[in-house]
Amino acid sequence: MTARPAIDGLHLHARLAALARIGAIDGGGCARLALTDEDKHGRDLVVSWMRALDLAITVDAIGNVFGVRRGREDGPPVMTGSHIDTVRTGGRFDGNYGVLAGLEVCRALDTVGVRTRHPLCVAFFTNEEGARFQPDMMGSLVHAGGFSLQEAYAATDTAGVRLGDELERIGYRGPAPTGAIRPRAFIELHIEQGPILEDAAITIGAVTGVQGISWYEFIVTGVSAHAGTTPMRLRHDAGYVAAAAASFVRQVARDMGGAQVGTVGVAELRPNLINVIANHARFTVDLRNTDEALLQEAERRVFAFIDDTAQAEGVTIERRRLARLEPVVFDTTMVDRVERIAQAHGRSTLRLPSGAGHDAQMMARLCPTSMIFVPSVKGLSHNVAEYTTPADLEAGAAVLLDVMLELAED
Ligand code: HGY
Ligand code: MN
Ligand code: MN
Repeated sequence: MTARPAIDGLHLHARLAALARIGAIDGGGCARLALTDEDKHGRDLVVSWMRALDLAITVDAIGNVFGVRRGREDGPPVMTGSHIDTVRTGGRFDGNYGVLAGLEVCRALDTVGVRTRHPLCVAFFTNEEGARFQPDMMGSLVHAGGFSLQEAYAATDTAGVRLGDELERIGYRGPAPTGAIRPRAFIELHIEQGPILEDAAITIGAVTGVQGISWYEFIVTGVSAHAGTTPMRLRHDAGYVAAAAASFVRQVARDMGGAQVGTVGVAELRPNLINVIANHARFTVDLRNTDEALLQEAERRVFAFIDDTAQAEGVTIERRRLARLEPVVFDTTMVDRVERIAQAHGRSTLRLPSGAGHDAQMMARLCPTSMIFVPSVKGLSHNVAEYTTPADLEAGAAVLLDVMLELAED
């Protein structure tokens, strides 16, 4: 009688800690921006762990990495995975947890000698965060056919460095064609990155979908002049337009309520001097909503306000789209499966949409997909203090194991 496979929690925590040491920053977080040396070192480490599990490794032309565990039969695998790139002030769990828990599933099966009917695949996708190169979820978007390799290679960071050159430089511009591995199902384990599960004292989130995302960059060009001698009526102040926009984005989110959120996360002024009116501003607007029509309404209001404010201030404005993804609804059979298995584990469950973008929202274009969430303490993420308790991390990984096992014997 084969023993039941089980996640080795201590090993999972040790792996999370080992990966977190790459790009470690004060406060216990990680900085492994996509395709930097830190990202390369993180990739190399995870690939070495895949090799140690005897997974067949594929690196595709956008640098997505797939580790496939043979099944009793050939054919499309049951896939899990996420990302190991981070934002500059990232935590140690965002993305990393889903990839390393996937490797723990393979390790648990090896330990008891279980060979599933269908192959399993653990993946990490390139540039999920979009913090250096936009759009976010880029590797999985290319994998799903939503973004061309040429567009991806041509993406540049704020220093003008091309993504394609960075991919080459770190040695992850792989030989495999993108989209080559089409899974039979995709399940992503992730921290919630928000407060909903913790506030409800729920352990497992059965994720119903991902909200829509709208990212735009605005470049404002005004006239720099003396902050003291220039009468207010003669100013063309780029800094004022950026500040007014940030305030208005907050007001739109407040007025619309519901799921609407809005953020101005980047705001750079030039010459950035206390006594000089700014003649240049670069800022970004991140709008999200679970409802596409409402997201478009938020965009319309924000764009109109910024255009009117720029005109009244006598400055010019350029708007550039960085990312635009409609809301995604996950396959209900997959959501049901997550909920049922979590409850069979005796876990409390809640169905919820994801506030953050994830690779799963791209994989949902290819196959039945859902996600498993575990609580984030204080709902904090994209922050070095990001934390999830060891017990919750293990609970999520145990659900992942059984969801994958069930799918792999379908
Ligand atoms: O921005 C996001 O939602 C994701 O963390 N890339
Ligand atoms: Mn993530
Ligand atoms: Mn993230």
